[in-house]
Amino acid sequence: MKSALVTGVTGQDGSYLSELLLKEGYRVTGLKRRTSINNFERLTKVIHHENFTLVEGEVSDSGCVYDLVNKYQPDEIYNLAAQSHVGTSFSQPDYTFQVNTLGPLHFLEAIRRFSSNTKFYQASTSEMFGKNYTVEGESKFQDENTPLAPQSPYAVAKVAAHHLVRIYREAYDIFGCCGILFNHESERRGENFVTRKITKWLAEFSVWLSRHDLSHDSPSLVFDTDEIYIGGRTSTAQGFQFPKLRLGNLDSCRDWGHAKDYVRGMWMMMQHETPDDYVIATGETHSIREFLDEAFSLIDIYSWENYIVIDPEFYRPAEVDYLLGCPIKVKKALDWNTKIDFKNLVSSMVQSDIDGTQKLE
Ligand code: NDP
Ligand code: GDR
Repeated sequence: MKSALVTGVTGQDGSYLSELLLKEGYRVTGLKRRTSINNFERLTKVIHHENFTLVEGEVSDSGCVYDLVNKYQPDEIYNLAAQSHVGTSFSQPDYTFQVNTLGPLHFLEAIRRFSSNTKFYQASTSEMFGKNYTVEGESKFQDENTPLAPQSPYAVAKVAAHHLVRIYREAYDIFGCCGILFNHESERRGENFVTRKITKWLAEFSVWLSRHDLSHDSPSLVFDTDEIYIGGRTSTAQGFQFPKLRLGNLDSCRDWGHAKDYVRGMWMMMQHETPDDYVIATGETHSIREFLDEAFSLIDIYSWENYIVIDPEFYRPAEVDYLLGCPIKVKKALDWNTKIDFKNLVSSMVQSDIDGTQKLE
């Protein structure tokens, strides 16, 4: 039986990857950091599985990582743990580096010292490209050859880790792969990423409307929380008004796929004969505005502008404007493909949030 250690197991990707590995017959050890209260919401499908074990650990603590790798000597390590919010990395750059750069370095060193046959997967990111893209004829895209030009502390920390994996691969012959994954979302996406923030708001608004038996397309039903606050009211839904959705920059474009498809890509990379780095993306890009068009249309609202407030708080000091990944290498080498397209991604997220909100009512 193959064994795998998955860091960041309580996160979106960690939970889907654990399900996949258990299905593939692995014994899975999931690493979670200490929290004052358990956060196993995403692990309901695996937590009671006989081949799944949770261990507590902190990736920025070298001694902790060395002990874990030495003790378990897993066949494969998937390092998904990270401070994964780009916006937060501007206010917590030091912490972001400790987790996102020192974390992977500790695993590489541990493998070199104690477990040289362990394969290593590092969660690299399209954020590493920053404002850069490759131009070919009419098309603008990023692939494995596009130069990296990170635009945030998060991205710089990930670039450092990306190069460390390459260096350990070349210098010490460690089987290390980096998946350069473009944005991937799901019903389990963290609630402060833009897609889930939108679908969660939509679900709560939609359920609130049906509870009050109100029509769906009436902008007078929503209020700007700031104005109401000045008026002495709270920012929660009350009476016959609901707080508007507050967002930042709507013009950036992202290549959004479904996390289930992307964790399959991670695993496929690790089964290949030789370690390598691959872009994982859909090859399609959409602006935040297009995501709003698609999501709001699912609850029969076609002029979403009336329901949102542009709030400078959600703008970033530096932005990545355009991401469109070219996944040709991974398609050719690993026969990887997506199964869930943009429309299905948005509708499954909206539906799942509506179901979740109704259960809470
Ligand atoms: P999440 O934010 O959902 O999950 C991150 C996980 O890391 C959580 O389990 C979190 O624990 C854990 N973690 C954070 N800090 C530490 C720490 N110091 N020690 C141990 N564990 C820690 O991210 P995703 O699942 O979306 O992403 C997985 C990885 O892929 C990340 O590295 C991310 O940067 C990268 N990535 C993600 C993309 C995406 O679009 N989703 C695209 C490209 C790369 P807790 O639950 O306690 O917070
Ligand atoms: P991103 O995802 O930064 O691409 O990083 P996020 O969903 O946070 O932002 C996408 C774009 O939406 C704009 N935006 C907002 N973003 C957030 N979070 N909240 C808002 O209110 C809002 N309004 C507009 C952002 O400015 C940005 O342009 C994700 C993470 O999963 C990373 O870990 C991963 O590496 C990359 O995707 C690929």
